[in-house]
Amino acid sequence: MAANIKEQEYNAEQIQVLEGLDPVRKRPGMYIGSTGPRGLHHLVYEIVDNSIDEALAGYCKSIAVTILKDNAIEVIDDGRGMPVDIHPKLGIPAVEVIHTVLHAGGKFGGGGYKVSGGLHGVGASVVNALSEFMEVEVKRNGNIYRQTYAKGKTTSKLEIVGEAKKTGTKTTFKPDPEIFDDTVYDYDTLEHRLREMAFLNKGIKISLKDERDGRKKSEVFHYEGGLREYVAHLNKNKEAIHPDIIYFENKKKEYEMEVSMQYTDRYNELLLSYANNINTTEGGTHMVGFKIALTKVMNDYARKAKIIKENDDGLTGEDVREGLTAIVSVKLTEPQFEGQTKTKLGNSEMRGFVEAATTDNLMAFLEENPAQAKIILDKCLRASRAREAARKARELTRRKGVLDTIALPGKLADCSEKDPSQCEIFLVEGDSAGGSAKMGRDRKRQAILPLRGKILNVEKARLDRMLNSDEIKNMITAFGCGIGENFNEEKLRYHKIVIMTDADVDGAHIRTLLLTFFYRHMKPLIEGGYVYIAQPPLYRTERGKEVFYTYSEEEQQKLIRDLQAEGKGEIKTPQRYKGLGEMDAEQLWETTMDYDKRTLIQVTVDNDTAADEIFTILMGDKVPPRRKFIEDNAKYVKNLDI
Ligand code: 0R9
Repeated sequence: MAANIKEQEYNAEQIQVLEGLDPVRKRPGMYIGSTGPRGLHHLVYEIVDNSIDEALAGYCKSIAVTILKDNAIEVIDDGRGMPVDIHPKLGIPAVEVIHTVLHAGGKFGGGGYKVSGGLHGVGASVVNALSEFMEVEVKRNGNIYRQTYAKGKTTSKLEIVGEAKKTGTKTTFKPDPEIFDDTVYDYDTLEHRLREMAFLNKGIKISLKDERDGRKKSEVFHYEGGLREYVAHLNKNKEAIHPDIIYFENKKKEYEMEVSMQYTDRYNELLLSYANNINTTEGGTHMVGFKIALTKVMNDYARKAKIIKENDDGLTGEDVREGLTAIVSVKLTEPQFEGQTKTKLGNSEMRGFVEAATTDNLMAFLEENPAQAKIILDKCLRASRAREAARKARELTRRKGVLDTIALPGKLADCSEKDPSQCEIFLVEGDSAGGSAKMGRDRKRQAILPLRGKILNVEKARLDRMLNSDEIKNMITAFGCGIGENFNEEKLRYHKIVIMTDADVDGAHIRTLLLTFFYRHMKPLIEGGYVYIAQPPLYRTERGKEVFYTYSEEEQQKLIRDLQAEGKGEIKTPQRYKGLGEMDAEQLWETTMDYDKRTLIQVTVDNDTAADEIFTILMGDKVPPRRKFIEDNAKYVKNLDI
């Protein structure tokens, strides 16, 4: 059954009773992933998903989400309203069953249907279990019904509280502070997900409003163009190389697919994949089908159009994806999610389905648009030639021993320990700080690689040029794990890669360059949690024989206040470090490298789209978006010595 075919009328019998809600409060992580910010926001998605399902069934046009003053959330939809008829076996209204019984939902008992649904897909009952207050108002049968709940239980009976001309559902809930570490909602996180939902489900109007003091804000996400508009949005800071965004869709009884794509002048690919509106970051059968078709169609077309010779080596997958922004979205009734984070689609039927639809439609696009086809194929060919040049460069350097793991870079001071899980490598800005770090380190477990000056901006360079850069070559060799498609996590020689740069603008720039390089070419390093940022101190303050280090302006001011309040001994004028080079070996060890005293910030990527956007803006060549980003974010940047 396809996503927008109207389903048979729901009735209360379809809900199958499973269990009460105590298990949810006992082990919330099992149901919503975590009790941190992710879990907190997940509650909103669970409720919105119900409205999205109603929209996909063809009955709801708009969904309004509001962050209320006290960080409670209100969601209103204009669907048919949740069913209120009495459940034949339980003798209570369906809406009450939905909120108080785990796993109750249209999906159970057959007939009903749910395409959307967060990763955990357990819905309103879980939100009730984890809220200190929840209220539902249903407009249906000409009445307004209301019921309240708290911590998984009902706190009032379903009552008729008024008359209604229209239909719809309004849900309000306030997450329970006994469950969540922090109950403050982040507007940007909700905005990102709701916008994504609106792109993925064309035509649905989703609004977001923030009513908290001092943050009044509201937006409406409504895209008749769906995925086409999504690609345009993702490419807004890039240069598209052909005018039309390619779009196609295909529907079968049990499932449907949509693809939207456009090439840019970039060297990296941005492929997003979704199954039932869930971002399948680990890919899966739908992505395999798409990639196979893309490579095959580009090669077939190139041969037919005599762009490449009949018996030439063809274009590789990497060649045909260079600079590509593409979104693949499938919807199906029985999705199987696999993989470590349950974000890999496993349904085998999706591979052939997506492959066949992509082959037919993409070939048709190229044949009907020969001018655009030529631009695209030229780009793929250039990518292919550059990759060939890079391969030759690599072979040459390999023969010379430069990329061999045996021939480690001369500048590297390696550690003696051989077990990678025990080893750390510090990437240190400048030779002088590198020298101090070499002297001050724990030789057994800490390796030092000094980096001279700025490394190459990989956002603007292809692989072949990158491999000509000494700093990049040194890193690749030292890490030992290869790069790009040849990346092999098992060969990584250090399980902590620590970026140690000065606390000034240049330091921040070098840090960003390094992160760009890792994100674009060694992404598993970041995904695996191997990359860290060191926190060198900003000030050193002495009082008699005592030494204090502080890491931010606020901390320093507090220290001075505290020391003055104590009134013991004379405080010397604090030393403000301009760079790592000003610290001697012992100071660098004590403040930044000592396992017991240091603070390392682990680098993580929450969200691929946002990360791509940030790197494109910061490292790409369009200046106005970069200026805007810096202006918008300047207030978050601390310790910058401008
Ligand atoms: C504000 C948040 N909205 C919702 O949570 C919401 C759930 C929901 C719904 C139905 C309609 N609108 C909804 N909004 C619905 C109605 C009918 C059939 N299926 C779904 C019908 O009128 O026949 N339902 C959500 C779950 C279920 N309904 C149920 F099927 F599990 F009961």
